[in-house]
Amino acid sequence: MLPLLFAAPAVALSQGVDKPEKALPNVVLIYADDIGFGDLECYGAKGVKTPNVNKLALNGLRFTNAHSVASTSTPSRYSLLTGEYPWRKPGTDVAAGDAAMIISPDQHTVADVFREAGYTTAAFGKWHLGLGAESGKQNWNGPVSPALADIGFDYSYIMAATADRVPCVFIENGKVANYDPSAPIYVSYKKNFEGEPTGRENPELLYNLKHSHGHDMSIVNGIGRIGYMKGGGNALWKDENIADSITLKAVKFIEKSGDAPFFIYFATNDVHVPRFPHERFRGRSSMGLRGDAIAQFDWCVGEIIRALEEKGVLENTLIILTSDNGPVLDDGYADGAEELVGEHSPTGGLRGGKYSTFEGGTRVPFIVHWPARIKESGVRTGLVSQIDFLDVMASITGVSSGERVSPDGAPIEKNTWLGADDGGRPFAVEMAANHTLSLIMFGWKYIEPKGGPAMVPWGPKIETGYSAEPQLYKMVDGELDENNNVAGEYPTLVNGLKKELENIRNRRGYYIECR
Ligand code: NG6
Ligand code: CA
Repeated sequence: MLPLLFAAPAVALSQGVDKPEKALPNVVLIYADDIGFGDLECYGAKGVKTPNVNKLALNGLRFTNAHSVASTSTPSRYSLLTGEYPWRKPGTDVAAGDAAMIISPDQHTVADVFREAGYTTAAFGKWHLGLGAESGKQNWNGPVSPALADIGFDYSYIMAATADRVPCVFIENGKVANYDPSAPIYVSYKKNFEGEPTGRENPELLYNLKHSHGHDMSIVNGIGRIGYMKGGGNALWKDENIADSITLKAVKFIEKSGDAPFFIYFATNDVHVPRFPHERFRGRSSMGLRGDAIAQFDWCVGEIIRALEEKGVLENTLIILTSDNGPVLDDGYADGAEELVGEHSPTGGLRGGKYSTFEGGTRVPFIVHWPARIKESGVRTGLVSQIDFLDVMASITGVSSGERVSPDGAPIEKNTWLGADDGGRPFAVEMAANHTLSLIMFGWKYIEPKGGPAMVPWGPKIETGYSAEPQLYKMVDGELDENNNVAGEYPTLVNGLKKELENIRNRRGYYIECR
Protein backbone atom coordinates (compact mmCIF):
# COMPACT_ATOMS: atom_id res chain seq x y z
CA MET A 1 0.00 0.00 0.00
CA LEU A 2 1.28 3.45 -0.83
CA PRO A 3 1.78 5.92 1.95
CA LEU A 4 -1.17 8.27 2.01
CA LEU A 5 0.69 11.29 0.82
CA PHE A 6 -0.89 14.68 0.92
CA ALA A 7 -3.77 13.47 3.04
CA ALA A 8 -5.55 16.72 3.69
CA PRO A 9 -7.08 17.50 7.05
CA ALA A 10 -10.76 16.64 7.19
CA VAL A 11 -12.00 20.19 7.38
CA ALA A 12 -14.30 22.21 5.23
CA LEU A 13 -11.98 24.15 2.97
CA SER A 14 -14.50 26.48 1.47
CA GLN A 15 -17.40 27.89 3.33
CA GLY A 16 -19.79 30.71 2.76
CA VAL A 17 -20.59 29.76 -0.83
CA ASP A 18 -23.70 31.38 -2.24
CA LYS A 19 -26.38 28.77 -2.88
CA PRO A 20 -24.01 26.21 -4.39
CA GLU A 21 -26.61 23.45 -4.30
CA LYS A 22 -29.01 25.33 -6.53
CA ALA A 23 -26.74 26.15 -9.47
CA LEU A 24 -25.58 23.23 -11.58
CA PRO A 25 -21.80 22.94 -11.50
CA ASN A 26 -19.56 23.35 -14.51
CA VAL A 27 -17.82 20.05 -15.12
CA VAL A 28 -14.25 19.69 -16.39
CA LEU A 29 -12.89 16.23 -17.06
CA ILE A 30 -9.10 16.33 -17.27
CA TYR A 31 -8.35 13.05 -18.98
CA ALA A 32 -4.64 12.24 -19.15
CA ASP A 33 -3.12 9.73 -21.53
CA ASP A 34 -1.00 6.87 -20.16
CA ILE A 35 -0.39 8.57 -16.80
CA GLY A 36 0.07 5.73 -14.34
CA PHE A 37 -1.06 5.31 -10.77
CA GLY A 38 2.35 6.45 -9.48
CA ASP A 39 3.08 9.21 -12.03
CA LEU A 40 1.84 12.25 -10.10
CA GLU A 41 3.57 13.73 -7.08
CA CYS A 42 0.50 13.36 -4.86
CA TYR A 43 0.50 9.65 -5.75
CA GLY A 44 4.15 9.20 -4.86
CA ALA A 45 5.97 10.23 -8.07
CA LYS A 46 9.70 10.80 -7.71
CA GLY A 47 11.75 13.07 -9.93
CA VAL A 48 8.91 15.32 -11.09
CA LYS A 49 6.81 17.94 -9.37
CA THR A 50 3.10 18.32 -10.03
CA PRO A 51 2.06 21.27 -7.83
CA ASN A 52 -1.18 22.01 -9.66
CA VAL A 53 -2.44 18.46 -9.50
CA ASN A 54 -1.35 18.29 -5.86
CA LYS A 55 -3.49 21.34 -5.13
CA LEU A 56 -6.56 19.64 -6.57
CA ALA A 57 -5.85 16.56 -4.47
CA LEU A 58 -5.28 18.60 -1.32
CA ASN A 59 -8.54 20.50 -1.66
CA GLY A 60 -10.55 17.61 -3.04
CA LEU A 61 -10.70 13.84 -2.96
CA ARG A 62 -7.82 11.62 -4.01
CA PHE A 63 -8.87 8.06 -4.78
CA THR A 64 -6.48 5.14 -4.41
CA ASN A 65 -8.60 2.39 -5.95
CA ALA A 66 -10.03 3.92 -9.12
CA HIS A 67 -10.00 2.11 -12.44
CA SER A 68 -10.24 2.78 -16.12
CA VAL A 69 -12.36 0.23 -17.95
CA ALA A 70 -9.55 -0.95 -20.21
CA SER A 71 -5.78 -0.83 -20.31
CA THR A 72 -5.68 0.93 -23.68
CA SER A 73 -7.15 4.18 -24.91
CA THR A 74 -9.98 3.61 -27.37
CA PRO A 75 -11.94 1.04 -25.35
CA SER A 76 -11.35 2.98 -22.15
CA ARG A 77 -12.59 6.26 -23.66
CA TYR A 78 -15.52 4.52 -25.34
CA SER A 79 -16.73 3.26 -21.97
CA LEU A 80 -16.22 6.54 -20.17
CA LEU A 81 -18.26 8.43 -22.76
CA THR A 82 -21.07 5.89 -23.20
CA GLY A 83 -21.29 3.89 -19.97
CA GLU A 84 -21.06 0.68 -22.00
CA TYR A 85 -18.33 -1.94 -21.60
CA PRO A 86 -16.11 -1.98 -24.68
CA TRP A 87 -16.34 -5.75 -24.98
CA ARG A 88 -20.05 -5.37 -25.74
CA LYS A 89 -19.27 -3.48 -28.93
CA PRO A 90 -17.02 -4.87 -31.68
CA GLY A 91 -14.59 -2.38 -33.19
CA THR A 92 -13.62 -0.55 -30.00
CA ASP A 93 -9.97 -1.62 -29.98
CA VAL A 94 -7.11 0.90 -30.40
CA ALA A 95 -8.31 2.85 -33.43
CA ALA A 96 -6.35 3.87 -36.52
CA GLY A 97 -6.28 7.56 -37.41
CA ASP A 98 -8.67 6.93 -40.29
CA ALA A 99 -11.17 4.82 -38.34
CA ALA A 100 -14.84 5.66 -38.81
CA MET A 101 -16.63 7.11 -35.81
CA ILE A 102 -16.97 4.36 -33.23
CA ILE A 103 -19.73 5.94 -31.16
CA SER A 104 -22.77 6.13 -33.38
CA PRO A 105 -24.90 9.30 -33.36
CA ASP A 106 -27.87 7.38 -32.00
CA GLN A 107 -25.97 6.33 -28.87
CA HIS A 108 -26.52 8.29 -25.68
CA THR A 109 -23.24 9.86 -24.62
CA VAL A 110 -22.20 11.82 -21.57
CA ALA A 111 -22.11 14.92 -23.80
CA ASP A 112 -25.80 14.29 -24.62
CA VAL A 113 -26.50 14.05 -20.90
CA PHE A 114 -25.01 17.48 -20.34
CA ARG A 115 -26.88 18.94 -23.31
CA GLU A 116 -30.12 17.56 -21.88
CA ALA A 117 -29.32 19.38 -18.67
CA GLY A 118 -28.83 22.69 -20.52
CA TYR A 119 -25.02 22.69 -20.60
CA THR A 120 -22.71 23.93 -23.32
CA THR A 121 -20.30 21.11 -24.16
CA ALA A 122 -16.79 21.04 -25.61
CA ALA A 123 -14.02 18.52 -26.30
CA PHE A 124 -10.31 19.30 -26.57
CA GLY A 125 -7.26 17.19 -27.36
CA LYS A 126 -6.94 13.51 -28.01
CA TRP A 127 -10.02 11.87 -29.50
CA HIS A 128 -9.08 8.38 -30.73
CA LEU A 129 -12.68 7.27 -31.25
CA GLY A 130 -12.88 7.66 -35.02
CA LEU A 131 -14.45 10.25 -37.28
CA GLY A 132 -16.59 10.04 -40.40
CA ALA A 133 -18.92 7.42 -41.77
CA GLU A 134 -16.49 4.93 -43.25
CA SER A 135 -12.98 3.89 -42.24
CA GLY A 136 -10.32 5.06 -44.67
CA LYS A 137 -12.86 7.01 -46.74
CA GLN A 138 -12.77 10.41 -45.03
CA ASN A 139 -12.09 13.45 -47.15
CA TRP A 140 -9.83 15.46 -44.85
CA ASN A 141 -10.13 18.51 -47.10
CA GLY A 142 -13.70 19.26 -46.18
CA PRO A 143 -16.08 18.71 -43.30
CA VAL A 144 -15.81 15.18 -41.91
CA SER A 145 -19.15 13.78 -40.88
CA PRO A 146 -20.32 12.40 -38.54
CA ALA A 147 -18.12 14.12 -36.00
CA LEU A 148 -18.35 15.23 -32.39
CA ALA A 149 -21.30 17.59 -32.98
CA ASP A 150 -23.32 14.47 -33.80
CA ILE A 151 -22.71 12.92 -30.39
CA GLY A 152 -23.37 15.92 -28.18
CA PHE A 153 -20.39 18.27 -28.36
CA ASP A 154 -21.20 21.89 -29.24
CA TYR A 155 -17.55 22.68 -29.86
CA SER A 156 -14.51 20.51 -30.49
CA TYR A 157 -10.82 21.03 -31.14
CA ILE A 158 -9.28 17.61 -31.32
CA MET A 159 -6.61 15.32 -32.69
CA ALA A 160 -8.32 12.58 -34.73
CA ALA A 161 -6.47 9.75 -33.00
CA THR A 162 -3.14 9.98 -31.15
CA ALA A 163 -0.05 12.09 -31.69
CA ASP A 164 1.73 9.03 -33.09
CA ARG A 165 -0.94 8.41 -35.73
CA VAL A 166 -1.65 10.41 -38.87
CA PRO A 167 -3.33 12.76 -39.72
CA CYS A 168 -1.16 15.17 -37.68
CA VAL A 169 -3.58 18.09 -37.74
CA PHE A 170 -6.13 19.50 -35.33
CA ILE A 171 -9.76 19.18 -36.27
CA GLU A 172 -12.05 21.99 -35.19
CA ASN A 173 -15.76 21.29 -35.39
CA GLY A 174 -15.23 18.55 -37.96
CA LYS A 175 -12.85 20.48 -40.24
CA VAL A 176 -9.07 20.62 -40.31
CA ALA A 177 -8.07 23.67 -38.28
CA ASN A 178 -5.87 26.23 -40.02
CA TYR A 179 -6.48 24.33 -43.27
CA ASP A 180 -3.87 25.03 -45.90
CA PRO A 181 -5.44 24.85 -49.39
CA SER A 182 -2.00 24.72 -50.98
CA ALA A 183 -1.32 21.35 -49.32
CA PRO A 184 -4.36 19.05 -49.59
CA ILE A 185 -4.36 16.20 -47.09
CA TYR A 186 -4.35 12.50 -47.99
CA VAL A 187 -4.25 9.68 -45.44
CA SER A 188 -3.76 5.96 -45.84
CA TYR A 189 -3.10 3.16 -43.40
CA LYS A 190 -2.37 0.78 -46.27
CA LYS A 191 0.31 2.31 -48.44
CA ASN A 192 2.60 5.27 -48.74
CA PHE A 193 2.07 8.13 -51.19
CA GLU A 194 4.55 8.25 -54.00
CA GLY A 195 7.67 10.25 -53.23
CA GLU A 196 6.87 10.79 -49.54
CA PRO A 197 9.68 9.92 -47.11
CA THR A 198 9.19 7.40 -44.31
CA GLY A 199 11.01 6.76 -41.04
CA ARG A 200 11.92 3.33 -42.32
CA GLU A 201 13.57 4.54 -45.53
CA ASN A 202 14.75 7.99 -44.48
CA PRO A 203 15.92 7.76 -40.87
CA GLU A 204 18.14 10.79 -41.48
CA LEU A 205 14.97 12.94 -41.53
CA LEU A 206 13.98 11.96 -37.98
CA TYR A 207 15.55 15.05 -36.44
CA ASN A 208 13.26 15.30 -33.40
CA LEU A 209 12.72 11.68 -32.25
CA LYS A 210 13.76 8.27 -33.51
CA HIS A 211 11.52 5.24 -33.23
CA SER A 212 12.40 2.20 -31.15
CA HIS A 213 9.64 -0.02 -32.49
CA GLY A 214 6.92 0.70 -35.06
CA HIS A 215 6.33 4.40 -35.83
CA ASP A 216 8.40 4.25 -39.00
CA MET A 217 5.90 5.39 -41.58
CA SER A 218 5.23 9.04 -42.51
CA ILE A 219 7.50 11.70 -41.02
CA VAL A 220 5.93 14.84 -39.61
CA ASN A 221 7.95 17.39 -37.64
CA GLY A 222 11.01 15.13 -37.75
CA ILE A 223 9.12 12.29 -36.03
CA GLY A 224 7.99 9.02 -37.62
CA ARG A 225 4.31 8.09 -37.24
CA ILE A 226 1.90 5.20 -37.63
CA GLY A 227 0.16 5.49 -41.01
CA TYR A 228 0.86 7.49 -44.13
CA MET A 229 -0.10 11.03 -44.88
CA LYS A 230 0.64 13.59 -47.53
CA GLY A 231 0.11 17.34 -47.39
CA GLY A 232 -1.14 19.38 -44.46
CA GLY A 233 1.25 22.31 -44.92
CA ASN A 234 0.62 24.99 -42.31
CA ALA A 235 -2.07 22.89 -40.64
CA LEU A 236 0.42 20.26 -39.44
CA TRP A 237 0.94 20.37 -35.72
CA LYS A 238 4.27 20.79 -34.02
CA ASP A 239 4.42 18.27 -31.21
CA GLU A 240 6.09 20.73 -28.86
CA ASN A 241 3.04 23.02 -29.16
CA ILE A 242 0.22 20.48 -28.72
CA ALA A 243 -0.23 21.09 -24.98
CA ASP A 244 -0.22 24.85 -25.54
CA SER A 245 -2.73 24.65 -28.40
CA ILE A 246 -5.34 22.56 -26.64
CA THR A 247 -4.93 24.44 -23.36
CA LEU A 248 -5.28 27.81 -25.05
CA LYS A 249 -8.48 26.69 -26.77
CA ALA A 250 -9.93 25.35 -23.53
CA VAL A 251 -9.00 28.52 -21.64
CA LYS A 252 -10.65 30.65 -24.36
CA PHE A 253 -13.75 28.50 -24.13
CA ILE A 254 -13.92 29.09 -20.35
CA GLU A 255 -13.33 32.83 -20.77
CA LYS A 256 -16.12 33.13 -23.32
CA SER A 257 -18.61 30.92 -21.52
CA GLY A 258 -21.97 32.52 -20.86
CA ASP A 259 -24.75 31.87 -18.38
CA ALA A 260 -25.20 28.19 -19.17
CA PRO A 261 -23.02 25.77 -17.22
CA PHE A 262 -20.38 24.03 -19.31
CA PHE A 263 -18.90 20.59 -19.67
CA ILE A 264 -15.31 20.36 -20.88
CA TYR A 265 -13.73 17.09 -21.98
CA PHE A 266 -10.06 18.01 -21.80
CA ALA A 267 -8.06 15.05 -23.08
CA THR A 268 -4.34 15.69 -23.06
CA ASN A 269 -1.79 14.11 -25.36
CA ASP A 270 0.56 13.93 -22.37
CA VAL A 271 2.14 11.57 -21.59
CA HIS A 272 1.47 9.44 -24.67
CA VAL A 273 4.21 8.99 -27.25
CA PRO A 274 5.75 10.75 -29.05
CA ARG A 275 6.77 12.66 -25.91
CA PHE A 276 8.07 15.96 -27.14
CA PRO A 277 7.16 18.63 -24.61
CA HIS A 278 7.77 22.32 -25.22
CA GLU A 279 11.30 23.45 -24.50
CA ARG A 280 10.23 25.42 -21.42
CA PHE A 281 9.47 22.04 -19.76
CA ARG A 282 12.74 20.42 -20.80
CA GLY A 283 14.78 19.42 -17.78
CA ARG A 284 11.92 20.02 -15.35
CA SER A 285 12.16 16.39 -14.26
CA SER A 286 15.04 14.03 -13.65
CA MET A 287 13.46 11.56 -16.07
CA GLY A 288 13.98 13.12 -19.46
CA LEU A 289 11.14 13.63 -21.91
CA ARG A 290 8.57 11.40 -20.19
CA GLY A 291 8.99 13.17 -16.85
CA ASP A 292 9.07 16.56 -18.57
CA ALA A 293 5.79 15.66 -20.27
CA ILE A 294 4.31 15.02 -16.81
CA ALA A 295 5.45 18.53 -15.80
CA GLN A 296 3.81 19.87 -18.97
CA PHE A 297 0.60 18.03 -18.08
CA ASP A 298 0.67 19.66 -14.66
CA TRP A 299 1.08 23.07 -16.32
CA CYS A 300 -2.07 22.43 -18.40
CA VAL A 301 -3.95 21.61 -15.21
CA GLY A 302 -2.71 24.85 -13.66
CA GLU A 303 -3.87 26.89 -16.66
CA ILE A 304 -7.36 25.40 -16.52
CA ILE A 305 -7.59 26.12 -12.79
CA ARG A 306 -6.37 29.67 -13.35
CA ALA A 307 -8.95 30.29 -16.09
CA LEU A 308 -11.75 28.98 -13.87
CA GLU A 309 -10.54 31.16 -11.01
CA GLU A 310 -10.31 34.27 -13.18
CA LYS A 311 -13.80 33.63 -14.49
CA GLY A 312 -14.94 33.36 -10.86
CA VAL A 313 -16.38 29.86 -11.32
CA LEU A 314 -13.80 27.57 -9.71
CA GLU A 315 -15.92 27.22 -6.57
CA ASN A 316 -18.83 25.61 -8.36
CA THR A 317 -16.85 23.66 -10.95
CA LEU A 318 -16.53 19.92 -10.59
CA ILE A 319 -13.07 18.91 -11.83
CA ILE A 320 -12.32 15.23 -12.28
CA LEU A 321 -8.74 14.35 -13.14
CA THR A 322 -7.93 10.83 -14.27
CA SER A 323 -6.12 8.79 -16.94
CA ASP A 324 -7.25 6.45 -19.73
CA ASN A 325 -4.94 3.56 -18.83
CA GLY A 326 -1.76 2.64 -17.01
CA PRO A 327 1.78 3.70 -17.86
CA VAL A 328 4.41 2.51 -20.32
CA LEU A 329 8.04 3.56 -20.67
CA ASP A 330 9.27 2.61 -24.14
CA ASP A 331 6.12 2.74 -26.26
CA GLY A 332 7.89 3.03 -29.58
CA TYR A 333 10.31 5.99 -29.48
CA ALA A 334 13.88 6.25 -28.23
CA ASP A 335 13.00 9.00 -25.74
CA GLY A 336 15.08 7.76 -22.79
CA ALA A 337 12.03 6.85 -20.69
CA GLU A 338 13.44 3.49 -19.61
CA GLU A 339 17.00 4.66 -19.10
CA LEU A 340 16.11 7.74 -17.04
CA VAL A 341 13.25 6.50 -14.89
CA GLY A 342 15.51 6.13 -11.83
CA GLU A 343 13.69 5.57 -8.54
CA HIS A 344 10.34 6.56 -9.98
CA SER A 345 7.69 3.84 -10.33
CA PRO A 346 5.10 4.85 -12.96
CA THR A 347 2.64 2.25 -11.66
CA GLY A 348 3.29 3.17 -8.03
CA GLY A 349 4.56 -0.34 -7.40
CA LEU A 350 1.63 -2.14 -9.05
CA ARG A 351 2.33 -5.11 -11.31
CA GLY A 352 1.94 -4.78 -15.10
CA GLY A 353 1.20 -1.53 -16.91
CA LYS A 354 -0.46 -0.27 -20.06
CA TYR A 355 -1.93 -3.15 -22.14
CA SER A 356 -1.94 -5.57 -19.21
CA THR A 357 -4.58 -7.19 -17.06
CA PHE A 358 -2.67 -6.59 -13.82
CA GLU A 359 -3.51 -3.56 -11.70
CA GLY A 360 -0.84 -1.42 -13.35
CA GLY A 361 -2.98 -1.51 -16.51
CA THR A 362 -6.13 0.06 -15.18
CA ARG A 363 -5.60 1.46 -11.69
CA VAL A 364 -5.21 5.16 -12.36
CA PRO A 365 -5.07 8.47 -10.53
CA PHE A 366 -8.53 9.84 -9.84
CA ILE A 367 -9.03 13.20 -8.20
CA VAL A 368 -12.36 14.94 -7.63
CA HIS A 369 -12.41 18.66 -6.82
CA TRP A 370 -15.58 20.65 -6.23
CA PRO A 371 -15.15 23.25 -3.48
CA ALA A 372 -18.83 24.21 -3.36
CA ARG A 373 -19.86 20.66 -2.67
CA ILE A 374 -16.96 18.67 -1.24
CA LYS A 375 -16.46 19.92 2.27
CA GLU A 376 -14.26 17.13 3.57
CA SER A 377 -11.19 16.66 1.48
CA GLY A 378 -8.88 13.69 1.81
CA VAL A 379 -7.99 10.26 0.55
CA ARG A 380 -10.64 7.74 -0.47
CA THR A 381 -10.07 4.02 -0.80
CA GLY A 382 -13.45 2.87 -2.18
CA LEU A 383 -13.52 1.04 -5.50
CA VAL A 384 -14.28 3.41 -8.39
CA SER A 385 -14.71 2.68 -12.11
CA GLN A 386 -14.87 5.12 -14.98
CA ILE A 387 -17.79 3.06 -16.34
CA ASP A 388 -19.99 5.13 -13.99
CA PHE A 389 -19.03 8.55 -15.39
CA LEU A 390 -22.15 9.00 -17.51
CA ASP A 391 -24.55 7.87 -14.80
CA VAL A 392 -22.87 9.90 -12.09
CA MET A 393 -23.06 12.98 -14.30
CA ALA A 394 -26.72 12.27 -15.14
CA SER A 395 -27.40 12.06 -11.45
CA ILE A 396 -25.49 15.24 -10.55
CA THR A 397 -27.16 17.28 -13.30
CA GLY A 398 -30.63 15.93 -12.54
CA VAL A 399 -30.97 14.25 -15.94
CA SER A 400 -31.70 11.07 -14.06
CA SER A 401 -33.39 10.88 -10.73
CA GLY A 402 -31.59 7.80 -9.54
CA GLU A 403 -32.33 5.37 -12.36
CA ARG A 404 -29.56 4.00 -14.56
CA VAL A 405 -29.36 5.75 -17.95
CA SER A 406 -26.35 3.93 -19.46
CA PRO A 407 -26.02 0.25 -20.31
CA ASP A 408 -23.51 -0.56 -17.58
CA GLY A 409 -22.99 2.36 -15.22
CA ALA A 410 -24.46 3.01 -11.79
CA PRO A 411 -25.76 6.44 -10.70
CA ILE A 412 -25.58 5.51 -7.03
CA GLU A 413 -21.79 5.73 -7.31
CA LYS A 414 -22.23 9.49 -7.13
CA ASN A 415 -22.00 9.05 -3.38
CA THR A 416 -18.53 7.58 -3.65
CA TRP A 417 -17.34 10.05 -6.28
CA LEU A 418 -18.37 13.04 -4.17
CA GLY A 419 -17.09 11.57 -0.95
CA ALA A 420 -20.42 11.05 0.80
CA ASP A 421 -19.47 7.45 1.46
CA ASP A 422 -16.33 5.47 0.82
CA GLY A 423 -18.02 2.18 0.13
CA GLY A 424 -17.32 2.12 -3.57
CA ARG A 425 -18.60 -0.26 -6.19
CA PRO A 426 -19.20 -3.86 -5.20
CA PHE A 427 -17.22 -4.90 -8.27
CA ALA A 428 -15.24 -3.63 -11.26
CA VAL A 429 -14.55 -5.30 -14.60
CA GLU A 430 -11.43 -4.45 -16.59
CA MET A 431 -10.28 -5.37 -20.06
CA ALA A 432 -6.69 -5.92 -21.19
CA ALA A 433 -5.35 -5.36 -24.71
CA ASN A 434 -6.13 -8.95 -25.78
CA HIS A 435 -9.64 -8.72 -24.25
CA THR A 436 -8.84 -10.79 -21.17
CA LEU A 437 -11.33 -9.67 -18.54
CA SER A 438 -10.68 -9.46 -14.86
CA LEU A 439 -13.16 -8.98 -12.06
CA ILE A 440 -12.50 -7.26 -8.76
CA MET A 441 -15.13 -8.31 -6.26
CA PHE A 442 -15.41 -8.87 -2.51
CA GLY A 443 -11.82 -7.67 -2.19
CA TRP A 444 -10.51 -10.37 -4.56
CA LYS A 445 -9.35 -10.15 -8.15
CA TYR A 446 -10.11 -12.90 -10.63
CA ILE A 447 -8.41 -12.96 -14.04
CA GLU A 448 -10.05 -15.20 -16.60
CA PRO A 449 -7.89 -17.88 -18.25
CA LYS A 450 -7.67 -16.70 -21.83
CA GLY A 451 -4.00 -17.40 -22.48
CA GLY A 452 -1.45 -15.28 -24.32
CA PRO A 453 2.20 -14.24 -24.04
CA ALA A 454 3.52 -13.36 -20.58
CA MET A 455 5.15 -10.16 -21.86
CA VAL A 456 3.80 -7.60 -24.34
CA PRO A 457 5.24 -9.08 -27.53
CA TRP A 458 5.93 -6.00 -29.68
CA GLY A 459 8.34 -3.85 -27.65
CA PRO A 460 7.18 -2.40 -24.32
CA LYS A 461 8.68 -4.37 -21.42
CA ILE A 462 5.43 -5.01 -19.60
CA GLU A 463 3.97 -8.15 -18.06
CA THR A 464 0.59 -8.83 -19.61
CA GLY A 465 -0.88 -10.97 -16.82
CA TYR A 466 -2.28 -13.32 -19.48
CA SER A 467 -2.44 -16.97 -18.55
CA ALA A 468 -4.18 -20.13 -19.67
CA GLU A 469 -4.90 -20.85 -16.00
CA PRO A 470 -7.35 -18.92 -13.84
CA GLN A 471 -5.74 -16.39 -11.51
CA LEU A 472 -7.03 -15.30 -8.15
CA TYR A 473 -5.40 -12.58 -6.11
CA LYS A 474 -6.08 -11.79 -2.52
CA MET A 475 -6.15 -8.59 -0.54
CA VAL A 476 -3.21 -8.49 1.87
CA ASP A 477 -2.98 -5.52 4.25
CA GLY A 478 -5.51 -3.59 2.21
CA GLU A 479 -3.72 -4.14 -1.10
CA LEU A 480 -4.24 -6.79 -3.78
CA ASP A 481 -1.21 -9.06 -3.84
CA GLU A 482 -0.77 -9.83 -7.52
CA ASN A 483 2.46 -11.69 -6.91
CA ASN A 484 0.79 -14.71 -5.45
CA ASN A 485 -1.83 -16.57 -7.47
CA VAL A 486 -4.00 -18.40 -4.92
CA ALA A 487 -6.53 -19.85 -7.40
CA GLY A 488 -5.44 -23.39 -6.48
CA GLU A 489 -6.32 -22.82 -2.82
CA TYR A 490 -9.80 -21.43 -3.43
CA PRO A 491 -11.46 -23.44 -6.21
CA THR A 492 -15.01 -22.63 -5.05
CA LEU A 493 -14.31 -18.91 -5.02
CA VAL A 494 -12.69 -19.12 -8.46
CA ASN A 495 -15.84 -20.83 -9.77
CA GLY A 496 -18.07 -18.28 -8.12
CA LEU A 497 -16.19 -15.31 -9.55
CA LYS A 498 -16.11 -16.97 -12.97
CA LYS A 499 -19.92 -17.22 -12.83
CA GLU A 500 -20.26 -13.61 -11.67
CA LEU A 501 -18.14 -12.51 -14.61
CA GLU A 502 -20.29 -14.55 -16.98
CA ASN A 503 -23.42 -12.91 -15.56
CA ILE A 504 -22.00 -9.46 -16.05
CA ARG A 505 -20.89 -10.40 -19.55
CA ASN A 506 -24.28 -11.73 -20.57
CA ARG A 507 -26.68 -9.42 -18.81
CA ARG A 508 -26.90 -5.67 -19.01
CA GLY A 509 -27.99 -3.85 -15.90
CA TYR A 510 -26.61 -6.66 -13.82
CA TYR A 511 -25.14 -4.18 -11.44
CA ILE A 512 -28.53 -2.95 -10.28
CA GLU A 513 -29.74 -6.47 -9.76
CA CYS A 514 -26.80 -7.41 -7.60
CA ARG A 515 -27.03 -4.41 -5.31
C1 NG6 B 1 0.33 0.79 -30.14
C2 NG6 B 1 1.49 1.70 -30.46
C3 NG6 B 1 1.75 2.57 -29.25
C4 NG6 B 1 0.48 3.32 -28.87
C5 NG6 B 1 -0.65 2.34 -28.67
C6 NG6 B 1 -1.96 3.00 -28.39
C7 NG6 B 1 3.11 0.66 -31.98
C8 NG6 B 1 4.31 -0.21 -32.11
N1 NG6 B 1 2.69 0.90 -30.75
O1 NG6 B 1 0.02 0.01 -31.26
O2 NG6 B 1 2.79 3.44 -29.51
O3 NG6 B 1 0.14 4.22 -29.89
O4 NG6 B 1 -0.83 1.55 -29.82
O5 NG6 B 1 -1.90 3.69 -27.20
O6 NG6 B 1 2.57 1.10 -32.99
S1 NG6 B 1 -3.22 4.22 -26.58
O7 NG6 B 1 -2.85 4.79 -25.29
O8 NG6 B 1 -3.73 5.23 -27.47
O9 NG6 B 1 -4.10 3.08 -26.43
CA1 CA C 1 -3.68 5.79 -23.38
